[in-house]
Amino acid sequence: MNEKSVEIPSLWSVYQNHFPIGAAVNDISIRSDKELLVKHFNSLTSENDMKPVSLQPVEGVFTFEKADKMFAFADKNNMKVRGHTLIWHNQTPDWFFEDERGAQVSKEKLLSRMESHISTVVKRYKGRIYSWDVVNEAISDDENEFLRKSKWFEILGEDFIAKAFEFAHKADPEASLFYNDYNECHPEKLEKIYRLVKSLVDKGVPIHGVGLQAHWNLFKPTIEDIRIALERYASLGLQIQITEMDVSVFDWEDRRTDLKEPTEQMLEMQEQRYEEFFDLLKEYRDVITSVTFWGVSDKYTWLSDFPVPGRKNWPFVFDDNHEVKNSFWKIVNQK
Ligand code: HAH
Repeated sequence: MNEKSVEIPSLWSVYQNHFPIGAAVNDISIRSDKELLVKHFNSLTSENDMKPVSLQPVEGVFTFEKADKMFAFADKNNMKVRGHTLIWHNQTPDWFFEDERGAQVSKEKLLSRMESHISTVVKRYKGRIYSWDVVNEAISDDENEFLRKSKWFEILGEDFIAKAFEFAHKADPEASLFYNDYNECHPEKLEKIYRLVKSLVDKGVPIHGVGLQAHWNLFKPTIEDIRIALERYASLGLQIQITEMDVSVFDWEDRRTDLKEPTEQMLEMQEQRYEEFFDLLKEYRDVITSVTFWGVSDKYTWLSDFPVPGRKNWPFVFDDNHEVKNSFWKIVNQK
């Protein structure tokens, strides 16, 4: 270890009186980013390996190898694990929704497949997962629509959400159960998420928190938008977790593909954003029970393929070479 790295504080230790600091990982990054993970993070989430398509690609055939490896790594290094995700419209195999002839499955059959998937997965990791994203992204982005027209919704109706929470709670009564979504600070989407979660709470459904994905960028959302969202979600009396944080250097509408490196200006703005985000999150530490980045270092991020395929992005506080960026110093400098 060189002299400089000795002085670098551990991110999770700096935040230990606030909330755990997590990272999304995959079977490559738990090896390539091992040192950063062990030093700076005390919570892990599988980026893809616990999604339905990874865990049950064929009906009744469960593939737990990669997830198990992540648990072994987490256990060895005293890290907590967040589970992502049980019920989603993406990365879920078609067999869930089809009968043996390829026609749409009946309501009863889909419900029993849902229960079997949730109960098998949740029981396997019972007691080892502190929070589960039970339902991911069920709200529509269309302003004239409340719930997304997913297969789950089409076949089971609105009740699919409550059912998923009930099955998960039955399988692990100790785990805290979350509804997770993106554009969570966008005023219209925020109201829809609030309405959905409130209706679940009012019906007595076992839901314990709202997951804010926090795929933010240099321009949006504003700190004020985030504050309004935190206040609104906190008023539900549930936990809040930041589940998939990254800070894209591109605005959503910006589809430029010519950059080989982030500009100085981008990095400076990103530093300031990170500082403001974490100052705000610290203010809400009574309700925020976890903050997870959707990756580890700029070397790999899903944003280097989304929304523009193949366009590199630099959204984290560790750079391409696994070194700390100035953004890191902004979030560890306690005031
Ligand atoms: C998230 N969606 C997902 O929850 C996560 O599982 C995935 O690895 C990456 C991002 C964010 C999202 C989306 O699915 C569609 C449009 C915008 C953002």
